[in-house]
Amino acid sequence: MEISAQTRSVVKKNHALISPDGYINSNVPGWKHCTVNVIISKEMGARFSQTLITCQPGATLTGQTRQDQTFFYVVSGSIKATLHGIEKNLTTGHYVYIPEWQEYHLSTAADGTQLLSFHKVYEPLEDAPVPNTLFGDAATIPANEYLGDPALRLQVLLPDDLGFDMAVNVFTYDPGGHLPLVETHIMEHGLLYLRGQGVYRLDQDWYPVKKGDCIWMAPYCQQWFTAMGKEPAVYIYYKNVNRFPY
Ligand code: UGY
Ligand code: MN
Repeated sequence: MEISAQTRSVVKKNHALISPDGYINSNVPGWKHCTVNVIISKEMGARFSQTLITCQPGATLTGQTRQDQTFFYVVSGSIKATLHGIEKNLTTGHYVYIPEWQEYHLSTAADGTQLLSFHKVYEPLEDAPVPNTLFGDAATIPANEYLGDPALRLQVLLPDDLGFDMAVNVFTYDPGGHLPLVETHIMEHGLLYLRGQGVYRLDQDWYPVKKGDCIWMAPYCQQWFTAMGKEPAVYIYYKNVNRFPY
């Protein structure tokens, strides 16, 4: 019997593990016929937001990015994105980056389509052009060996270009693969497990994690991960990049 007074979710001052067992839905104006779970937000001390969206029949997401550049990634299913009159059908692994102050419209989703979104206030940089809307497909992004270990592969979904102040990467670990060091850094992360399982170290705590779990790591939250089980562990994650913290 499951005990309803227990959860794997944890929210601490500089990190959080949010597992699906604790979700409570939010209403987001303009996002209709879908379930929205706001996983990471400024309410917990983060400087960006992360949501998970599950589409029902007739789902539409219409809005303005305002000061928040926005990144949508199709975790599963399909949806049509309309931006500046351009229509694209996005299926599993496809994504769209939408700069600040842009209108967007997502519609015609397959029932049950799941989307991940990241939202971050854009910080302009003199002489670096503001990025344009960008469509992509993770399946076409090269998976580069990470720090010389063939068990770890990193895909960088957004261009390596100073105009971008956020990165979104997909990190794949073969079973037994692990970060070669405990990372201690100023950059912040939000992540979603797409496959597999493992153990994450966040500061001095150790958490079993698996597909469907999300993690927030504040700046300087110490971090390390190892993959367990018989299949690779894969997570997609946000990182702030390319700006000096004045
Ligand atoms: O890009 C990163 O900082 C990455 N290696 N961190 C992480 O996976 N926790
Ligand atoms: Mn890191």
